[in-house]
Amino acid sequence: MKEPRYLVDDLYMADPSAHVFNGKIYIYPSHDYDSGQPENDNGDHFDMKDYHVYSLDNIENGKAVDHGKVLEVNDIPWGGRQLWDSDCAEKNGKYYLYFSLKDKTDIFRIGVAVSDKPEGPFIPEKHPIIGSYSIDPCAFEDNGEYYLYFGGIWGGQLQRYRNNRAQEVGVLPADNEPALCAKVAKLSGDMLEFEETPKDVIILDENGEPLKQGDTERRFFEASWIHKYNGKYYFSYSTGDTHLLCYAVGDNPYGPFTYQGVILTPVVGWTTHHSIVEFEGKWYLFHHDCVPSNDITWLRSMKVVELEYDENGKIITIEGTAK
Ligand code: FUB
Repeated sequence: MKEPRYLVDDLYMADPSAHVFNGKIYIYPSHDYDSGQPENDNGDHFDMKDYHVYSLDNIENGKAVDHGKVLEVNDIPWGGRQLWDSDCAEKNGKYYLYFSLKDKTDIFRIGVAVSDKPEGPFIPEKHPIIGSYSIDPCAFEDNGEYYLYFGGIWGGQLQRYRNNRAQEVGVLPADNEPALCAKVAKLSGDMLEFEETPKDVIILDENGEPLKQGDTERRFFEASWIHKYNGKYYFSYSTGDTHLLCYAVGDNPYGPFTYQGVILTPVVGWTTHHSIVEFEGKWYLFHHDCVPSNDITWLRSMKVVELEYDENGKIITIEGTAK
């Protein structure tokens, strides 16, 4: 499948996190709708209040099957507003949905909700993951251990933290200082807490130096994802205000990762966000854009396209829909 295709046409769905469970693709997206909140740099216009789960038997054609509403903000005991990006992991026949949500004090935390089935419904835990902050969880299993990646600047509030502690005021590093990093922490055996203090996901440039905050076409902004290809760990992410999906490669889940290039050039819409999954011997990039809503930034539609590597394991750049 060389041409991207949209997966749903009756609802707006963004930030698609795709996994293969029981031989099928399951997709965990954010559910966009028009809440009437004004658009600002804080992302208040992304005021989502529930999640749906989708599945696909056949990735090449046909629409994704909607399994309906699986979790609502009103059912989350600690919840305030804005259900942003989520992801799901399976362990011992249980499914753990990790999600971004502001608490009642308007601070983003990462929550967990549990189900016996990949399609939910999911029952939320009574409190967010202790020590969690910011947005965009990505769950990754490697050799029987589970890791959670997370973080996002601007509306995602990562600039409020240094060394995992909240600061009085959220400030980004200066342009010539090392960029703020995504975070990664191993999950506890029960999948409900961090087993360790979150660590920086460091991205190095071609000289082995950490990317700088002013390197806006390469530095991390939000939307962590990780996958393994030919024994290497590919950490991918969005550069946010420069609208690129990029990737960096490392030798283990913690990194450091060395910057490699662009996966997807800008799409119609401000945000870009993705997941990468192998299914029946091919690799796919799930992502979103705002073409169907005529460029309304908070009404995004999820799509899929085949992703290819060259003989050196470099991802071949895909052209986004922005002109
Ligand atoms: O969907 C809300 C936010 O927009 C996500 O959490 C970010 O990654 C961006 O896609």
